[in-house]
Amino acid sequence: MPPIITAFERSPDGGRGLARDTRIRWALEEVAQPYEVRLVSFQAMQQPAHLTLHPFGQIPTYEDGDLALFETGAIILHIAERHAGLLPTDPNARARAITWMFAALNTMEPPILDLTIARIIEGDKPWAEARLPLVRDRLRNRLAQLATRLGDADWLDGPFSAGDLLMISVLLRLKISGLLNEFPNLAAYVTRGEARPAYQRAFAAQLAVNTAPPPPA
Ligand code: GTB
Repeated sequence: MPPIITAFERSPDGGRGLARDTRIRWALEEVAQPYEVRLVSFQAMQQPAHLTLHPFGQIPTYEDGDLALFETGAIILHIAERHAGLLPTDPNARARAITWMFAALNTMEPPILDLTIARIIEGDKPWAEARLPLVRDRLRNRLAQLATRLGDADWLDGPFSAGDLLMISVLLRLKISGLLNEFPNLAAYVTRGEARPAYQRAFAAQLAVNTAPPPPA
């Protein structure tokens, strides 16, 4: 039995690939592992059956036999540790790649999510206009640091790794903001990630779900 992941029955992004199941699909495609997808509605995500899998009522989850995982970082680390292709074998290089996984999720993703919150979720609040430039500048500083480290390398530390997969997944959310284009090497890095056949397959699979006609009532 292949592992089963969960994804939105209909992603709010309409299939732009920003929901986090795309990261898991991408990782599984990189290591050439088949998988199945169970689609869940927002209502089902709050029901006991799903909450047993994911205590916060979110997607994605990952089930393989009697193992059930949540949190994209943990799921991708699990996949990368069990299948060749996403982590180097040299112990130090492997530890550095894992460090980039954490950097993507703990250092880069929070200010990126702050921007989404400031622009969309709190966009109509009286303080939103004053706060937005601060949020943008904090994020700009982080992007500048990342751009400096990447320099003209293709990937963050040697060959493509799970660290790049997560970093690119996190940066993809910035595409519509225009901020990424202020850092041409980061924009090119994201484009390189999107061009990978494994990413293309993952993207197409989630798009197919989100553009399929709704099932008959
Ligand atoms: N830390 C967890 C992880 O990394 O797995 C975060 C999981 C998470 O935020 N899941 C989101 C979710 O289930 C979906 S991906 N949200 C529903 C809820 O909390 O009730 C986040 C997401 C959702 C939608 C878009 N979009 O439409 O653009 C982008 C990203």
